[in-house]
Amino acid sequence: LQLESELYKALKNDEMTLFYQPKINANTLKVEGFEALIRWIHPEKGMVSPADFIPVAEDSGLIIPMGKWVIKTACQQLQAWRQAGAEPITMAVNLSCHQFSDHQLLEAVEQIINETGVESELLEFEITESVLMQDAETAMRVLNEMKQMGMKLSVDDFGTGYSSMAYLKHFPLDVLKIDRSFVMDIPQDKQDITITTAIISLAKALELNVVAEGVETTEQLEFLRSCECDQIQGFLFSPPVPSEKAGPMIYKPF
Ligand code: G
Ligand code: G
Ligand code: NA
Ligand code: MN
Repeated sequence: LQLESELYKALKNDEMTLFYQPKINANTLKVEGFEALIRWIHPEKGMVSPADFIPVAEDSGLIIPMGKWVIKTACQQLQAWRQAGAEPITMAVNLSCHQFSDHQLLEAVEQIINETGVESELLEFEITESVLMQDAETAMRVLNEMKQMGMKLSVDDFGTGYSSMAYLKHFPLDVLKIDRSFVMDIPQDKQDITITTAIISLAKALELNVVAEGVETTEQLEFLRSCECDQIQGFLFSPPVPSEKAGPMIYKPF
């Protein structure tokens, strides 16, 4: 309960910030987009991990206003980069189950797009398999509307959730993100090699883009390139960083 009221104050007092992690084209090594990740800079405790406060925000419902702040801030940042002359790059925002089932989500997103002037085609939402599985009818309706508004949809942590292959066929998705648990032990682990190769072929066959998360070594990069993975995200290139460090990455390939 204490964390909950501190969180509420934090949001009001501007203690939240966004970090940005680049998504890099596996071949050209150019930045093609960023994922926005929330950070809480606590006045005494310093940086608090979202892994510690997102669950509290979820339980208290604070995830709704916090989530809107994330979408808005990410769109403002993307628009600032675009207006400074950056070529089209995508901006991805994570959406939790609770946010996804909020009836006002689409309205809020529409308002943010209008206010910031961001190109909706450059805005991407990352959802986990559990979001898709919670209520298929609602998921289908919301995803279709997002699609109509022009946004891109990614399945985050692909392969780790409670899921069905059927949803890949039915839902209007754009991207699969291979969970970093499958990438971590490449190239030593033969099973992870098999799973990662299979996810990439599946994505290609379904005409989805495929991103590998958690890439930390050049061996992993080389392997992913050899299986024609589209984009790479991970500490090999950059951890999530503040906007001042992220912006310059747009202009110089790794
Ligand atoms: O950035 P980091 O690895 O510390 O993130 C930990 C977890 O918090 C990840 O699962 C990430 O998806 C989640 N997370 C980070 N930022 C956001 C956000 O803005 N909204 C939601 N819903 N989850 C986030
Ligand atoms: O759940 P989600 O995929 O949104 O989590 C993203 C988080 O994963 C990021 O916030 C970041 O802190 C973490 N992450 C990103 N790249 C790497 C990586 O290469 N290695 C590890 N260990 N964590 C990473
Ligand atoms: Na994510
Ligand atoms: Mn992920």
